[in-house]
Amino acid sequence: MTEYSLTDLGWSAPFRAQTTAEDLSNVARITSVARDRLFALSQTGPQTLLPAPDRTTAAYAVGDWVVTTPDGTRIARTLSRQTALTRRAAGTGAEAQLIAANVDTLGIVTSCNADFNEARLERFLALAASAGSLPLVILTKADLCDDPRAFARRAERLSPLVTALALNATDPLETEMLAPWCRTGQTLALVGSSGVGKSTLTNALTTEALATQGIREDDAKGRHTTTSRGLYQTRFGGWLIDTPGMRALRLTDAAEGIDAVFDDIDTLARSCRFSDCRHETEPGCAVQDAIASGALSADRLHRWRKLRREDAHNSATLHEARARDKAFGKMVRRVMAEKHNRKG
Ligand SMILES: Nc1nc2c(ncn2[C@@H]2O[C@H](COP(=O)(O)OP(=O)(O)OP(=O)(O)O)[C@@H](O)[C@H]2O)c(=O)[nH]1
Ligand SMILES: [Mg+2]
Repeated sequence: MTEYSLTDLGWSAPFRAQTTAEDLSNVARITSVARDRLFALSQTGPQTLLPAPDRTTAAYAVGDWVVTTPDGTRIARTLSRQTALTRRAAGTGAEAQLIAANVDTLGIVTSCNADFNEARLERFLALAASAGSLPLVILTKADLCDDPRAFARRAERLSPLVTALALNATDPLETEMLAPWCRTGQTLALVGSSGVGKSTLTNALTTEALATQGIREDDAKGRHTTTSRGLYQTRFGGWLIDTPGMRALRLTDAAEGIDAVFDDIDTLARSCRFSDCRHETEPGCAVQDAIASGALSADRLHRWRKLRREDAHNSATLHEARARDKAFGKMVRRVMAEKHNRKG
């Protein structure tokens, strides 16, 4: 059985500060989340864990640090996360869904083909910024494209925070370009559409042999080969999270992240004549002036507006749902207390 030290697993000072000396022998890191149980790695090797009694497995994310019960069967508590990637769950529910936790770098994977899309990249960049992870844009299929650098330049133009790398994910030597983000103590999560090469990269950077599958010829779309998230150790000592393809990313509670990605518009807006300028037809609008001079594209302004609107709507729905849950919980407790009092 492989043994890991906590350092091997990516342990750091902020987690140490949340644990006692006794806790240390019961610390584990979540490697995957199933419907009714969790898989983790501890200093003694792999573990299968049950959620804490008052929780479901949905409360945990790949990458989480937990303290288990001394018998190593159940989670006692989750250490507070350094970063948390969340999105609005698919379907009609308002709840935020955890994608991964304690991710240092969000590897936003897209290909040098029809998958490349500025609006989608901006969403992922906002996700990284609101989670507290650094974004790294990984452009795969550089070997199938005449000018991969042009794609990298387009990605880097989206935000000063962006580093973009173009590579051939099927060439293990080229994937070593990612080593700086995969060293001991680092956790890199890969997100992006199906078929862009996330599992191909994972296989190249780790000793895993995950399934990968060709994309459809006509529109470069993948087939959703990966179906669950997993944390794997890289050849460089750090950890890598592979995720299932995610085409539509619905942001929630990401206003700060969006502002960070669209910092150029935010900065311009501060020079508008009116502090409540909507950047439409107002006189003295620095944003419209920038569009007129070609410094800002009208498309980018449009994408910023769309993201802000969507985030505001999703966040309001989320907060409403939480308030409803809270009110319901209060009502249940009151009824239970009344019942109890009647009995007593
Ligand atoms: N030529 C070339 N093919 C690539 C590259 N990256 C990935 N592929 C191929 O693209 C296909 C899809 O790759 P996967 O790694 O399965 O994609 P994925 O992102 O994990 O897809 P999902 O699991 O469905 O989300 C496979 O056939 C890979 O061999 C690349 O850089 N160059
Ligand atoms: Mg995959």
